[in-house]
Parts: sequence; C-alpha cells; structure tokens
Amino acid sequence: MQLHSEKQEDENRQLVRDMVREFAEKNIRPHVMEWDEAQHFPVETFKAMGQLGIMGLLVPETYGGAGLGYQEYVDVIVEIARVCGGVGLSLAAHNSLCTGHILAFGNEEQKRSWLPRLTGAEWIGAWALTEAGTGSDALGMATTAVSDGDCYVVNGTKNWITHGQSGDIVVVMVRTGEKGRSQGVSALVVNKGTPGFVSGKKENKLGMRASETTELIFDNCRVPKANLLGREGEGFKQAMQVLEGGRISIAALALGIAKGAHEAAVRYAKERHQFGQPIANFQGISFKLADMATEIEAAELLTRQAADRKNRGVSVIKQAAMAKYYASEVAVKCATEAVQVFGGYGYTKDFPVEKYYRDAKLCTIGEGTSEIQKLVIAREILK
Ligand code: COS
Repeated sequence: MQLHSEKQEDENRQLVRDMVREFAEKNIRPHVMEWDEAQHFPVETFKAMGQLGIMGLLVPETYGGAGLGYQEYVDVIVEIARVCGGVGLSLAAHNSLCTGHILAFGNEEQKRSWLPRLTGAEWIGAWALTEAGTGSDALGMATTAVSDGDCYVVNGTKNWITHGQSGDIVVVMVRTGEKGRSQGVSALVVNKGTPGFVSGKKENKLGMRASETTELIFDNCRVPKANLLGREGEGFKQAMQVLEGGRISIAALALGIAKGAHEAAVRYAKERHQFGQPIANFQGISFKLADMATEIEAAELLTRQAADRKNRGVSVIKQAAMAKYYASEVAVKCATEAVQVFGGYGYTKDFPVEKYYRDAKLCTIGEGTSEIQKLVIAREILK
C-alpha cells in the first residue's frame, strides 16, 4: 500500500515538473535575454504562473493554493531557474516570504482575505526586512511603527525589496519597541496605495535583472492594527522562521541555475570542435563537467534533506543554512566553469552562460550571505 502511494507521489511530482518545464520553455526561455537587457519584470508571466497554480504552492487548497510540499516546491523552482534565475527568484520571494509569512503567522481572517489573491497571482507579494544600514545585522533596523489609536504610524525606508514597485501587498518588519532587541520588532501587512507608502529607487543590478528590486518608503503611513501578524514583538522571530523556508527556496534557485549552466556546458562541449575533435574529449574539459555534476548532486542532496525535514515539521535551521550556503557557492562555481568551457563565446550575450554567471552570484548574498549561513551553522553546532 505504501509502495503504491509512493509511486503515485513520484508520478504526481513528475507531472508537476513536466508541466512547469513546458511552461518555462514556452513562456520564459524565448524572452530571457530581452527581459534581462531591459531589466523588465514580466508581471503578465507571473499572472500566468498564478493560473498554472505555482504562486501558492505551499498554501492549502482552502486558501486557493496548490497544497503541495517542499519537494514539489524545490522541483518547481529548479525548473524555472534552469531557464531564468530572475523569474525563479521572484517566484521564490512571492511564495516563501510574503505568502509564506502570512500563511504561517496570519490569523484566520487575514489568511482568508489575503492568501487567495496571492495564490492566484491577482496580487504579487513583497517582503521587507532589509534597510540601507542593516543587511546582515537585521535586528538593527530603524523603521519605526508607533501606536496611534487603531493604527500604527510607520516611518522609514526598506531596501533591496523584491517586487517593491509591482507588489500589491508587502509584509514589513518594523520596530515597535527597543532598537536591537528581537522583542522590539513586529510584522505588519501594508497594501499598495496606502497613503504615505511609495516605492523608491529601482536598483540596476548585475544579474537577476528580470526580478524587480526597489526601495520602499514609509512617510507617516497609517497601517491598521488589524494588519499586525501575530502579536506585537514577535516579528523578528517570525522573520527568522520565514527565512528558514526561504533559504531552502534559494538553495533550489541556485540548484536550478547550476543545472542550467551545466546542461549548456555539456551540450557545447559535445558540439564544439578544436584540434579535430569535440572539446568534451579533452580531460581538461570533461573533468570540469564531472566536478560540476558531482557538486550539483551534493547540493541537491542537502536541499532535499532540508525540504524533507521541513515537510516533517522538524527543525531546519542548520540544514536550510547548509543547503543555501553550499548550493549557492556551487552555482557560482558551475556558472564560472560553464563560461570557461564556452571560452570567448561564453563571454558574449549570444550564449546563455554569461547570464547564469551573473545570476548565480546573487544566491550567495540574498536571504543571508554565505557568511551569515556559516554563522548560523556554527551557532547550531556549538550550542
Ligand atoms: N527561529 C526562531 N527564532 C530565532 C531564529 C530562528 N531561526 N534565529 C534567531 N532567533 C531568535 C533568537 O533566539 C533570539 O531570540 P531572543 O532575543 O529571545 O534571545 C533573537 O531571534 C535574536 O537572534 P540572535 O540573538 O541570534 O540575533 P543576532 O543579531 O545575533 O543574529 C542573525 C541574527 C545574524 C542570524 C540574523 O540577523 C540574520 O539571519 N541575518 C541575516 C538576515 C537576512 O538573511 N537578510 C536577508 C533578507 S533578504 S529577503
């Protein structure tokens, strides 16, 4: 009986993978360089991904989601990121951060009113923790929310926010208490169009250019207290827990980029002839491909382990950090080697590997740098 259900589960996962692969090949691949060059965030493609059912992957069906688990979530991000890291990053931010935060910590009324719009991509979600002066040191945030009647009055600026301009709803971490104390942070939901809330500068980035990144500016913005997620003072711990899931999604993103770069390099090594034979015949090239393949599998095992633990509801603090740290470093290495295999052609925009190279780097920075992941891992093993 169990074997039967495992087989069914494998078949279902394969169906989801095939569906997303077909979508990505048809709707994303042809536009990848155009979106990259123009730094265009393809909102319409996200609406179509909502129709496909991948904008609320982890959300139960009662709130309009697909009700799938972390393994399927990893599958989907890998398939998208193999084709475009930027679209993969936006998908991950929408699902894990904004939607995931509301799902994990919203009350029933909040979940019923916001989640169905996010899962169908009627709304695109954003999540705001970072500020200009506080990236790794997230607790040092300066954005404040002061109680005034049935509202909080929010003042401050958030930076590096995915979907800061196109997002319809943002979960924002604000200081409601003492600076530098985790109990001084709360999480509020703010809707686009709320007076006193605007998006600021759009970043001109090295990679992940199809994913929009902007500032968010709050100037005496009145946010109803009904939009507080959980209780006042719980926002920092909520954010840390949200990032645990988020880091699995960035591991998957890195894995997808690494796979895309590796596949391109393998294809090219078989086609490209030098000294009268395919360059894949030379160990200098084939050993690169072997190293890449081995490290990709190791990264996948770490990512799958974290996904499995997350599905089972056991702690993933260390495993998510390890998966994110390792997979993102592997993505950078694989993309670098892929450019090397392509040689001069790899350095041009006529071939896909220079984009993997640019996109991969973000994975070692976003949702906690490699150094922060090592800090989290070290704290876990030493405590
Ligand atoms: N789950 C629940 N609680 C957690 C937690 C987790 N995964 N990680 C930390 N906490 C709690 C701690 O237990 C502590 O609680 P108390 O104040 O009650 O003691 C509190 O949060 C503060 O944690 P800590 O003392 O470890 O804070 P530090 O400032 O020393 O370090 C790090 C926190 C560096 C781990 C955190 O700021 C971090 O992850 N920074 C990177 C931020 C990031 O990833 N930004 C990218 C966003 S891009 S979307």
